[in-house]
Order: sequence, then C-alpha cells, then structure tokens
Amino acid sequence: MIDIDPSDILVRYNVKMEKEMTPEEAAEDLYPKDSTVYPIAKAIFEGEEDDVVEGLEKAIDSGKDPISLIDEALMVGMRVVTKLYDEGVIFLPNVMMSADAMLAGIEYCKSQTSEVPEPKGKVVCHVAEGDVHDIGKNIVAALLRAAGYDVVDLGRDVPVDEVVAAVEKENPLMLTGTALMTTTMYAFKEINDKLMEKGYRIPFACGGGAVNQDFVSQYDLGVYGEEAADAPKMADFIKEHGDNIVKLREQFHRH
Ligand code: B12
Repeated sequence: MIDIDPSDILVRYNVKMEKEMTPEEAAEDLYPKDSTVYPIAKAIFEGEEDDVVEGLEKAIDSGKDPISLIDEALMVGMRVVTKLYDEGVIFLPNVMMSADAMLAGIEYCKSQTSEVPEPKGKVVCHVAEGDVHDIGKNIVAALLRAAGYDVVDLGRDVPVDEVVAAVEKENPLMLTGTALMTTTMYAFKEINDKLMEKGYRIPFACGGGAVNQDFVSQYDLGVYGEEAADAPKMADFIKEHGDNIVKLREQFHRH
C-alpha cells in the first residue's frame, strides 16, 4: 500500500483552483525575460503607446535594428494579447488598445530607419473586403518597404473591385491579401477570378489567421505565406526566378 495522504493533495489542488489569476499575472507568465523585449511586450499588452515607443527608443539606442524590432518585440507582445483573448482572459476593449499600441509601435519603427533602398519593384497590399484586422497587413507592408519594395497599401476592408482596379493601374510584381475572418477570406477567390478574366497572371500572396495553405491553393494565383517575413522573400524570389505560381508554391508551401 502506498502511504499518501489524499487530503494533502486535494487541499493543494483547491488552493490552486481558487486563486483566480488576474490578466496581468497571466500575461506576466508569457512575456519573454529578455530585458529589451520585456518592457515593449508588456506595454503592448497594457495598450500603453508611450511606453511602447519608450521601450523601442531604448532598444534602438542599444543598437537594435528598428525594422527587426517589429517582429522581435512588437509581435511578441501581440502574441500574448492574442493568446489571452483566445482563452477568454481578456476582452475586445483590451485587444483594441493593444492593437493601437502595436500600430503606433510599427509607425515609430518605420520612422526610425534612415535606409532608403533602391526601389526593387511594386507590391500592392490589402486586407479583404469586410475585414478590419490590419495588423498583419501592416507588418507585411513594413517588411516589404524595408526590403526595398515600393508598396501601394490599399488599407483594410477593401472592396474586391478596388483591388482589381489597383492591380490594373499599378501593374505590381505581386499582390498581397490578408484575411482574419472565415467570412471575409472568400474575397480572395473573387479577386483571383476577376484578375484571371482580365488576363492578369500575377502572384497573389495570401496570409492572415483565417486562411491556410489548402484554402489558398484552391485558386489559380494564390500563394500561401504563414509569416509576414515570407512576403519580401516571395517578392525577391519573383524578381530572381520569375512569377511562375507553381514554382512559388514549390518554394513557399509546406509539402
Ligand atoms: C486584434 C484583433 C481584433 C482587433 C483588430 C485591430 C486591428 N487594427 O487589426 C479588433 C478589436 C478591432 C477586432 C475586431 C473584430 N474581431 Co478580432 N481579433 C483580433 C485578434 C485577437 C488578433 C488578430 C491579430 O492582430 N493577430 C496578430 C496579427 C499579426 O496576425 P495576422 O494578421 O494573422 O498576421 C500574421 C500572419 O498571418 C502573417 N500574414 C498576414 N497577412 C499576410 C499576408 C502575406 C502575403 C503573408 C506572407 C503573411 C501574412 O503575418 C503575421 C505574422 O507574421 C484575433 C484572434 C486571433 N487568434 O487571431 C481576433 C479575431 C481575428 N477577431 C475575430 C472577430 C470575430 C472580430 C469581430 C467580428 C468582433 C466583434 N464581435 O465585433 C471584429 C471584426 C470586425 C470586422 N469586420 O473585421 C475572430 C474571427 C473569427 C473568424 N474565424 O472568422 C478572431 C479569430 C477571434 C476569435 N477567436 O473569435 N479584432
């Protein structure tokens, strides 16, 4: 017979269950411990724009590249927000404040880079019709600009016909689309069909929480990208190897 007092275990279990974690405590567990990233991630979670900028300022003073900080610090904070929202620990108003702080951070990072690379080509970016989730698209646009592409940013909730008209007007080497809602992602298929009808064969790089590789592969021009950092890689690939969709899928899709 094993000599364990079950009441001891139950008491400990109860204590743990009864102790409600505050959102701040839950977030604290998720922040990275790195002293540069920690204050930025925390400020994103708290929706404190000034603290986000202050943290970024310090990180840049210590030698960090402003554009890398978008992915390495701001996104880290946004992941904490997303996780706790999905778990029901925080609610929409918190998320909106964090989203604004994130966008302020992206703008600050962009303003701090003095590099003006030679334009390598044009890319049109947009968020699907009916969808206001533009954080991912803003990261995509910022990374493309940082990599030297001339970005025509159509914004969020962009009507299908407006996207098609922009492709006709700008003649970009690539179009990007972001969709975070299962109700809005079908706009990509409509854009694809209208472009095909008009004879355009440009790669249509799609990403965002709602879509996946299987969905994007269903329409002729679609190339799926999981991370924002894939967008400049795709544009570079097109410049180097041409705009063949099959080759792009071979390179960027998981097999
Ligand atoms: C922030 C947020 C908001 C903010 C958006 C602020 C803003 N300016 O964007 C606010 C509060 C406004 C909001 C509103 C709503 N939201 Co919301 N929101 C979120 C949340 C918590 C995080 C989304 C986010 O910003 N993620 C971080 C970014 C960086 O991720 P991302 O865009 O996917 O981008 C990454 C990759 O996908 C990739 N990527 C993106 N695009 C591209 C493109 C290319 C080419 C490439 C290569 C890569 C790439 O790069 C990024 C990372 O590197 C999600 C939860 C979740 N799990 O996603 C819900 C979520 C998206 N929202 C949801 C909903 C339902 C809503 C509302 C309808 C809520 C309501 N009841 O009013 C409204 C939508 C109104 C509308 N018409 O759009 C649902 C969507 C459900 C669904 N599957 O359809 C989600 C999934 C929450 C949930 N679990 O229910 N939301």
